[in-house]
Amino acid sequence: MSSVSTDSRAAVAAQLAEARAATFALLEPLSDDELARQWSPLQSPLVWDLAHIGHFEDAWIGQRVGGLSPVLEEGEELYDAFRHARDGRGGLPLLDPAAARDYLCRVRNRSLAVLGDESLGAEGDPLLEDGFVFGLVLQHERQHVETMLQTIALAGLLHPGGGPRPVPGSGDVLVQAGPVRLGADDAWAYDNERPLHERELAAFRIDATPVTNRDWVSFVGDGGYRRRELWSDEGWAWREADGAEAPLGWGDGTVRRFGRDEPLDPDEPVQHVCFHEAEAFARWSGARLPTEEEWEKAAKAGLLRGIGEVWEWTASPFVGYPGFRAFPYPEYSEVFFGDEYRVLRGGSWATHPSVARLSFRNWDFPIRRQIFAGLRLARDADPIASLLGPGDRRAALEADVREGLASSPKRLPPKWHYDEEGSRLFGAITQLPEYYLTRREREILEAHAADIAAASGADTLVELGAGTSEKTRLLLDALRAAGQLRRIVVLDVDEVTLRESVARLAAEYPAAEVKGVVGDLERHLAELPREGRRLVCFLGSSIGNFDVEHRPRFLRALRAAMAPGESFLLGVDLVKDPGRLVAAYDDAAGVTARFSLNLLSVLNDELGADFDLSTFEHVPRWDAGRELMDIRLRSREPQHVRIPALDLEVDFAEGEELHTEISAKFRRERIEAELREAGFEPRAWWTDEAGDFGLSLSAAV
Ligand code: SAH
Ligand code: AVI
Repeated sequence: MSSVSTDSRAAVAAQLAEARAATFALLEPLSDDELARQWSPLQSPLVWDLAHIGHFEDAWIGQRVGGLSPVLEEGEELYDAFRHARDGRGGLPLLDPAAARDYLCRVRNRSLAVLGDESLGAEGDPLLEDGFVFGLVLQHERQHVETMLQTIALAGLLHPGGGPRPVPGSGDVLVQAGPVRLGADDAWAYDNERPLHERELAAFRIDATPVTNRDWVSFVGDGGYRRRELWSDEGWAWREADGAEAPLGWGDGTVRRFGRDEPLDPDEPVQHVCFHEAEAFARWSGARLPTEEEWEKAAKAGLLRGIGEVWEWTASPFVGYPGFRAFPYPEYSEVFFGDEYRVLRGGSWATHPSVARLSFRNWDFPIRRQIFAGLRLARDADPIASLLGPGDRRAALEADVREGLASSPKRLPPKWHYDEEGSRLFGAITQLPEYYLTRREREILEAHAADIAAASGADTLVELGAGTSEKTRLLLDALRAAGQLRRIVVLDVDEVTLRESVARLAAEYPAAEVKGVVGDLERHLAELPREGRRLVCFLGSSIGNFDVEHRPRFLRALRAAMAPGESFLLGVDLVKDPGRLVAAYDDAAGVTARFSLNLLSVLNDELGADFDLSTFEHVPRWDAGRELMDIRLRSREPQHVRIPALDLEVDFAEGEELHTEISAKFRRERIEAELREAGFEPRAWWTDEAGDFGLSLSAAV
């Protein structure tokens, strides 16, 4: 035969014999009754698995390759896995254990004769290429040994025991962004592992070791099985129906193993958890399950310890790789492709090494827990997505400064106030006695956060111009209390403040996925993450800082980035006594002046400009006609400023004003009209008791 050498024939025969010895040894201690019983609807009677091993071997080797008729006439009807579901197999007229063993021996004798046939493979059958069909039969038998072991464990039958070895935890590893070669082209790889292909993956972090019993004890102790917000809808439905409170087989500090209660070893990888439990645990840990691609990349790079102790659930549905071709028959993989199954990787302590290759893809229903499955955690490498990298920020700043200082009157966009120091100064402004805005908005949120959570039905809070998200916590707490909170997305131009804020939010809301986006509200709304049902918040009356003519464009862009039915919460400062307004922007302590002047510091720091801050003064005015605070920096003297990074020199006349910020004030009717104009439907309006500040909740329609 061309494709299986004489040497490899002997090796194949030896492997077949070894696999068979393992199959018989596994079942040897069990009585005929134990072998014939249907122990669980989830598992076939052991004697079915046994005869099925023979049937599969006969179908592929004796019949398909050897061209012989079946050893057992009724084999197809009884032992084809697609004829009867597992829970119905106990009622079939199955061979008794002795007859099944005899069947396997007769099949095996024929297989060996086929294997020894010198003319084999002459026609170039791909099934025989490198002895593929023998590899198929061998792996199939080894896989059924594990399936039978699941049955034996579930039934609590006599068995020497066994389980995962302890793998004490040891942190996570960073896997850099870049390509991975996925799958295999080994002779005996399954169709679902092919073709070997390359994929680009973003950077991610993955734990070096699987989740242990110790970790799981904390999860149970922290109410993990009772906290709705940790579970997906489907997962919670399973938990409610099943009543699960711990992994399958757990007692009080014990784990049931082959009919015996053994003390729980804290360092052992947890096993007998289903996908839903794994996913809830990951959420509780502020992490996620790895995708199978991530798992394979880390495993092939040698970064993972404890592979082969428990199957590891991944986030991936079982689907074909690009260019997949069913071989040798669609029933091995293809008929299972789709969303129903999740991929497991790595192999368990009960998996034979010939199966547990790094590209091997196991799959099962997300509710299955009788399998020897656990998990390993992964995380995004960086919860911050930057749409405004250092280069982009610099380019945008340069363009704005060039254009703004060439205009007449000179002006600069207010977003450049917010470097780290600018954000710090804004924080100080919110504490000033004159700056009522933050306190009033907080008052409204305290009274109505629960209403907002309920009315929005949101599971995702997106905050624009988030800063430190201080007041937003009231909304987050309300969403959490309602069991709704899944995801938090905060967007800001100031990366330093955003990073700190994301870290604090992740620690305070461990069950939520927290993402930060460094971006510009005037450019990046279309790129906001779209997952979940969102409540988009734009607080603090920051909308008042947009140029009046830019406001409709901003609202329309936001509406375009949202789905119908999603909610928009907008905070606006209301028109009031000009004395109070001016005071809010001209505080006695001079903090607002420092905030204004910080804009010039940003130009000095980032563009090497030589503004002398002491020669400019902060000038806030109430513009009654346009109903806005108009804030400028006035040059006290004639002067010449250099901006080397732009190769630019600018003159200021004495008294010349640089427009730095407007802060528009609102009336309910006007802002609601603007919202409608942009495609929102106002649904609720609240003010604080004094009527200083307004909060509008609208729906994208
Ligand atoms: N929402 C907070 C912070 C308001 S301060 C509150 O209500 O208290 C305004 C925030 O918006 C700052 O954090 C600033 O960095 C950010 N910001 C200003 N202009 C922006 C723009 N064009 N794009 C994104 N963020 C912006
Ligand atoms: C962020 N924004 C709403 C503030 C405001 O009130 O317009 C910025 C600010 N400027 C000076 N003081 C506060």
